[in-house]
Amino acid sequence: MRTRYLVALCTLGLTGGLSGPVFAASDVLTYDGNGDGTITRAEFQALQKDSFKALDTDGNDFVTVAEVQALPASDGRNVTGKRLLARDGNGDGMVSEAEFLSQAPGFDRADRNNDGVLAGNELARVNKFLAKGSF
Ligand SMILES: [Ca+2]
Ligand SMILES: [Ca+2]
Ligand SMILES: [Ca+2]
Repeated sequence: MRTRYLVALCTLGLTGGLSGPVFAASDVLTYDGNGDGTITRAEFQALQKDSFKALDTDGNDFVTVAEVQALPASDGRNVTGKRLLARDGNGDGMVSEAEFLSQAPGFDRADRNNDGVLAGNELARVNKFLAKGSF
């Protein structure tokens, strides 16, 4: 049944991407909790959690393709949710917060020099990514 739902989405040709900002903030330093000008993994996760909440419009702790498609940012766009479903670890057609956080393009990728914090150019790169959105 859920599989059929996914197949239906594909059949409908929902192959576009959502490029509007869907993150909770466009400046990652909004989440610099201790104000030291750098972003730790924990601070980064706070941004991801808020982004998840922003996507979960009905507040049931799962994000669905329908929710992503209903976002103001997806207005007039052909939104596939493909990237969202790539995060659907157990294939039930919904993305839980745990799935979202574990699959989120992450901190490790942003932390280019692997020093455990995001700073300088790393922050600029993250902000560029946030401005683009990712669904
Ligand atoms: Ca910090
Ligand atoms: Ca939801
Ligand atoms: Ca799931």
